[in-house]
Amino acid sequence: MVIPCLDEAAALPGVLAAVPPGYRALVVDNGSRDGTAAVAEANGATVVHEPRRGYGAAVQAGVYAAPDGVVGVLDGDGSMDPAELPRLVSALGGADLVVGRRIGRGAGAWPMHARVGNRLLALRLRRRYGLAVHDVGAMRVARRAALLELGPLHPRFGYPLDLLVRAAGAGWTVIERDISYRPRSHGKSKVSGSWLGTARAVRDFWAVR
Ligand SMILES: Nc1nc2c(ncn2[C@@H]2O[C@H](COP(=O)(O)OP(=O)(O)OP(=O)(O)O)[C@@H](O)[C@H]2O)c(=O)[nH]1
Ligand SMILES: [Mg+2]
Repeated sequence: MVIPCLDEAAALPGVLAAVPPGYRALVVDNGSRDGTAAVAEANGATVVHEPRRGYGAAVQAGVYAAPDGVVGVLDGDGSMDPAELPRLVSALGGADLVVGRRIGRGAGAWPMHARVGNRLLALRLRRRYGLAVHDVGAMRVARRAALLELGPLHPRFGYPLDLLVRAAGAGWTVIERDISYRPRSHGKSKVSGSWLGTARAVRDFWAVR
């Protein structure tokens, strides 16, 4: 599984402890200043260094570095449970992409502005692209070869939307499964926790057609 991380040293031990048996964690770091890479290694992950900044660049470097087969992606901030990944993997079957539909657990798991923005984007994906999704998704499962075939996608926070738009264009079967979404366990938000982060995400999403 690919775990993009920027300054997640505090959250990572908990995340990596929940990696299910038979799965390997690839932590993709780009320039963390809090020792994320060392913490990842000390907790059993393989570290991939990506010089280009951004969530999308990190995810794509991780997919590239992953062994062939099915790849899962999830956040390294403790908001998602790696133990839920096998359920998404077994749902893949004949589909091409499984998107985790985040169900907020506990107050503050999902700030209102982020939730509303996400729902609007998902609505657009259903209406305009015919995808049966209710979440743009931050946890997902697909085959590595298929992801590589889509070519380079948005390097920053436009990646999740770009992936779905391209997947629709390529005629992929995209399905959705519920996953739990909690407040990040430690550390600072890069996106939805601040207005600046949200504005950046909107800018990135906007750049995707
Ligand atoms: N490698 C890498 N990872 C990143 C970058 N930006 C964000 N991430 C990771 O991507 C995941 C999602 O970012 P978050 O900051 O949690 O964004 P969010 O979930 O909207 O915000 P929270 O409400 O704080 O959880 C986390 O695991 C981050 O560490 C980046 O530039 N490079
Ligand atoms: Mg988060």
